[in-house]
Amino acid sequence: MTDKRNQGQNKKQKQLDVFKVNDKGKALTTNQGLKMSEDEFSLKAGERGPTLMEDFHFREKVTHFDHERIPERVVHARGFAAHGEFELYEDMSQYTRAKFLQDTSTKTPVFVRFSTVNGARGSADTVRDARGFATKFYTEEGNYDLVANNIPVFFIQDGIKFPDVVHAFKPEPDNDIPQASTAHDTFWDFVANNQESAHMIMWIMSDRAIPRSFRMMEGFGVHTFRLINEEGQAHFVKFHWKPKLGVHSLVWDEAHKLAGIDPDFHRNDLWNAIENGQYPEFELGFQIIKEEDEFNMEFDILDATKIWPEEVVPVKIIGKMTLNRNVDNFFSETEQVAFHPGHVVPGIDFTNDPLLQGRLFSYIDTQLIRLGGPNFHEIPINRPVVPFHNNQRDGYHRQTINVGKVNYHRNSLAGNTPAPVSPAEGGYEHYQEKVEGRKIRARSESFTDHFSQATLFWNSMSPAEKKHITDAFSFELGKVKSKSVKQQSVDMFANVDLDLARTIAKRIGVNPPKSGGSNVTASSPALSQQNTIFKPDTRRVAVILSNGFHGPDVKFVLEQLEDANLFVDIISEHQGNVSGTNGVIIEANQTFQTAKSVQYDAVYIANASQTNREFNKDAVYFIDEAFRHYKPIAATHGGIPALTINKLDGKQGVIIGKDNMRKFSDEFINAIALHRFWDRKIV
Ligand code: HDD
Repeated sequence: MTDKRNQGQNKKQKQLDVFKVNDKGKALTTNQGLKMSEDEFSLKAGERGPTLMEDFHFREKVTHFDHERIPERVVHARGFAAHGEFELYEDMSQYTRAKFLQDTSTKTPVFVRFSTVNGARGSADTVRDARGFATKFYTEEGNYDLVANNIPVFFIQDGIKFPDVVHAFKPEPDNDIPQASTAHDTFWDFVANNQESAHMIMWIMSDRAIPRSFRMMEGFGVHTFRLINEEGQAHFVKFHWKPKLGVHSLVWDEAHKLAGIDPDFHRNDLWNAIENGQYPEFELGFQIIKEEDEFNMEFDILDATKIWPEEVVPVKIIGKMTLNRNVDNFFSETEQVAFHPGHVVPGIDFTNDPLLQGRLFSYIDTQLIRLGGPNFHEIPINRPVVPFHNNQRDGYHRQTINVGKVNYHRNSLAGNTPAPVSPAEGGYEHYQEKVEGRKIRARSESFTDHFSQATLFWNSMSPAEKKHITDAFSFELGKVKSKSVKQQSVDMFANVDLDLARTIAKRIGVNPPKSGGSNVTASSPALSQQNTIFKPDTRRVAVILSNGFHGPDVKFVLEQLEDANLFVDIISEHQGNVSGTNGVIIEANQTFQTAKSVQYDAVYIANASQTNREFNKDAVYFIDEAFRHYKPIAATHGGIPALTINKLDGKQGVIIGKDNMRKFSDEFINAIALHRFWDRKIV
């Protein structure tokens, strides 16, 4: 696998290859290249004496170690990344002069970092939170960064409030509790007193905030950007990533348990999918609004708390990104990558969205402290695949050796180069938007409707999704200590839906709001995960197996699961070989000590008989938990009694196979494609 990753497969990979070092089989040296004869013992005055000052090897080794850590990102500290490629389906020159969006034969190398927003670098993957979805396109015109989230709106409307919202959702400052969670007083105090957050909160309380996988999330550029074509004509655009596997989520109880059982759940999921050749794919979509229609929408298109409903402005799919290579080194690549919404190429421009305007300042600024100076663009993962030439010089860790005397513009000694070039020669020209106004610190009147789209989102949810949102509010506000904050929050969400607010109020012990409600009756089916793509591919199946299983039948079923692109783990009393009838041997790679039901999407009990009592009890618990998480459960032969003990036979999404294994496998795979059985009665 490592060899495959090391092969330079595109321009970016070839560039990175130059910096790769393989230490295997080499003599140990200092950083000066000096071979050392000893690495375990410091240089001492006598075998039991003090370490000597002259021990340069000790000092170099320990000093380097002492300085290994850099500040974590102030937000999005925990992330995981992969390399890939973007290919275009259709020439977009009608809208943009960006070259990588014009030539369908170009494959643009990309690097994508997914992240949680709130938690520290070592926090769990499955917490309730928005997810970052940042893509660096290494184009022939320089780097283009689409720094997106998996939620299409944001907490605030103006960048100046970013420090406030982040302070409020991070752990509270007196005791640094709770980690990676918004279920605390300061966050909800912020929400209730900054009601522009209403729409975002509906998404955060929804299943979108507990994704099943990074591979199963949408990505949204959030802001309205501009596309500019060769004629200088502009269109407003919103960017979308659509996962080919559909948008899927965990259930809250599962997410909670996974945070302890497998805090790296999303990392493992992405890494393993890529290592197994199941490359995640996301299609890029544009929503386009003509410049002349800027004021024809029911909302202000510069307001980052608003979506453009897909039924009103359809998403045009224009290309596909495939993530096909894991990183070689987490720190060098994933940790040091530096994104910035201001990294654009000709043909892509900004709007006056005040949140975007704030971002355009913050990202470079944060890299200066995080990566220790102004030369972070020289770090291999951040380098464009085209050369850069300007008169910037020096600074910490400068690697480029600029030759010659000239480091200023205008000059005659170098023929006035490096020189700006015209747009026709590829020079970036800002869109000449006409602006006029008085200097003023204010919010536009057109930004003041905070609830209509929050209600639109609520109206669009399926009954199961509505239940999850109600439960999430009840959990989060149930953890808030201040009764006043609880009451303010419930009163606020009465503006979204009165019944929702009353249910929460009852559960958290505050007064049910007497008035409120919304007159918005519209819904947007595209917002519900019920209407997404459902496939069995890459779901994880736990197969419970003990000695004496029906050899031919189980072998047949496992082959069908593999053919359906499912990832299978075999759980038995011990790891290693398990014997079935007809001399069939299957190797178990898990036991109930190593595998828990929350790590799987479906369970197949192939045999749980003739085992010890503990195994049986564990199997029953495993199945029961999977049942409670609405997952497909199947059994054949000696596995069937485990279902009967749990009284699961005949329940929705529970499949029993007695003779026809083909029919059984098809039914089971179809059930896996449906993922969850929400109408199941859990008693
Ligand atoms: Fe941000 C990181 C996405 C608003 C300031 N942001 C960061 C990352 C993502 C986003 C995905 C992680 C990049 C990576 O993986 O390295 N941010 C968003 C989205 C926003 C948004 C979709 C709203 C639409 N951000 C936002 C605002 C500000 C920032 C309003 C400040 C005014 N964001 C930052 C930052 C970070 C960052 C402090 C922290 C680490 C970094 O930039 O590199 O500059």
